[in-house]
Amino acid sequence: MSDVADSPDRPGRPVGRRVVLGLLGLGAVGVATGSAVQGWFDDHLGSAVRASGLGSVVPIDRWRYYTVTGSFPDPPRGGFRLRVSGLVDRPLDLTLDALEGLPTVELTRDFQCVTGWRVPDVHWTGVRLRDLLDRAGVRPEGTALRFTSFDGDYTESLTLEQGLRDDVLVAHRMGDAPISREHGGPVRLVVAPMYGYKSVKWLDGVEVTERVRPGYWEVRGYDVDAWVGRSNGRTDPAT
Ligand SMILES: Nc1nc2c(c(=O)[nH]1)N[C@H]1C(S)=C(S)[C@@H](COP(=O)(O)O)O[C@H]1N2
Ligand SMILES: [Mo]
Repeated sequence: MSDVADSPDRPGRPVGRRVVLGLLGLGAVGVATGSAVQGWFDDHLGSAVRASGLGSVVPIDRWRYYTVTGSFPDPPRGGFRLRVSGLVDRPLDLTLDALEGLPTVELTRDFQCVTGWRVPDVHWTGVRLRDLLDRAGVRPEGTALRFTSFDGDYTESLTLEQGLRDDVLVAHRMGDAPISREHGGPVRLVVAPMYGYKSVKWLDGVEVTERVRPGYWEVRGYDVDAWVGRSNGRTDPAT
């Protein structure tokens, strides 16, 4: 068990009160020792704990480092590039310097994973996705966006309308530092109104497409529209 989780949670069995209380013992060990047990505990039971009101004794308000590949990728050989492609008039191929040279915006929002942990008031600096799309010139047939990561596996999607919102950033700073490698640097997507799985780490591509192509977790059962509070993150009604 470690803080590097390969799955945000598993849909399925509801967690009974006895299980929650039983595991609270383990959670308490984790609190006392700072051990990885705590990470496992609240990754798996964060939402149950929050719902049960036990959140006050089990810290669930801290970051995890997620990566579906099991490791943190190195930037691609030849250097980092962000590409904006697909149904656009002027594809972009941006170095980090070029991206950082564009007008920046700042945004402070809670960051929430669908498994129940949440980090309050995270401060991001970056470029509005809308500005990049404006520069590239979205063609009339383009109605959706597909995002890729240089980890080689992770993908995400938004409708074009969602991607044009003010609170969707291509971020290069978090807090007052460049985004760390663990948190998806040099550049990550931040979709502030949606669950964390929308916020692609190690972002390297934005493609304008004709329709939404469900992303990594979405083909594994998570909601394509991941609004915090309006979606449970999953299509399975039992969870
Ligand atoms: N490339 C990539 N991006 C990703 C993930 C991932 O595994 N790989 N996990 C997602 C999930 S489920 C969450 S909650 C957030 C976690 O961000 P963090 O690892 O910076 O805490 O990243 C999202 N973006
Ligand atoms: Mo997540």
